[in-house]
Amino acid sequence: MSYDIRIQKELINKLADSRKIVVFTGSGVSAESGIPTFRGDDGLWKKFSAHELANFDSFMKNPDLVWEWYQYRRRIINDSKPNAGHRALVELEKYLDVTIVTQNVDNLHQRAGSSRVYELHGNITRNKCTACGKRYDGEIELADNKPPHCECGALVRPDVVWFGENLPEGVYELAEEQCESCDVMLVVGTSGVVYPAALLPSAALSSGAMVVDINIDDSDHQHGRRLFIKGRSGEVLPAIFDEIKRLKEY
Ligand code: BJW
Ligand code: ZN
Repeated sequence: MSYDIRIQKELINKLADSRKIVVFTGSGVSAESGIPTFRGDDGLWKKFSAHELANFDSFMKNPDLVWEWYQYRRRIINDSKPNAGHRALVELEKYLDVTIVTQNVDNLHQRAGSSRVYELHGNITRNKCTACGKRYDGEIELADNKPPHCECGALVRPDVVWFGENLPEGVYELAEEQCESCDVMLVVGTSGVVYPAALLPSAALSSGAMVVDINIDDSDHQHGRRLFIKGRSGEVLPAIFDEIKRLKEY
């Protein structure tokens, strides 16, 4: 394992002894599956406008455009597969009590086989009615590229959380409880700029957990019980899994 030896030892021993770990993920964990992140030079918000596409008022003004964008992203996600990072988190469940708290809407943790996943920002594979809330899961084929309507007559929308919207009822509170009761939290592939999700690492830290950021970009979060490993999640997470496996099976 080529990562910083101090972090490696401190983290691996702590993980191996932990009762409960939380893995908090962002779009970076799916980047190696070919799914674009949001921010940064190659991010979605460089090419597309968050203002036009990711809030309710814009959707109601131009549902055709927003549906077209979501159908485009769904095609990318449907054609992708969980990567080595997603798979390592599934394997880790053999040895540790793992809860995933994800900001991702791509369903890849579930497709990989993770058993406990809290979705903070919804799931792009589902849709719901803007008026009565009726769920429409699975793929929807658009007739003449026109946005679908519910049986109640209102527009159907992707079941994701846009800016200014509350998170799905109760899910943040459940995620926060998990973060406040874990021994180690891995914060993987997120810029940590979107609230309230961005508060979760501090909640874990204040409750005494060790918090470890894993990111390809440098971080200034490196003090006390907060550590940083620079690298791709598809490489760092399998490396962590290998070390835990070695220790547990020794
Ligand atoms: C790798 C890697 C590899 C790459 N390995 N690493 C001012 C202050 C505070 C808050 C606010 C504020 N003004 C407004 C707000 C609230 C707002 C907010 O936080 N805005 C900030 C942007 C300022 N939040 C909200 O509106 C939330 N709701 C809310 O607050 O409700 C209360 C309320 C109600 C009514 C009125 C007002 C408030 C809702 C937020 C919803 C976010 N939705 C999105 C879209 C989801 C649907 C969709 O997908 O279409 O969620 S936005 C987008 O950002 C998406 C993501 O989940 C989220 C986080 O992004 P993420 O995952 O971190 O991606 P990136 O691209 O930012 O980062 C990727 C990282 O990966 C980078 O660090 C890379 O380096 C790294 N990486 N490859 C490891 N291989
Ligand atoms: Zn309806």
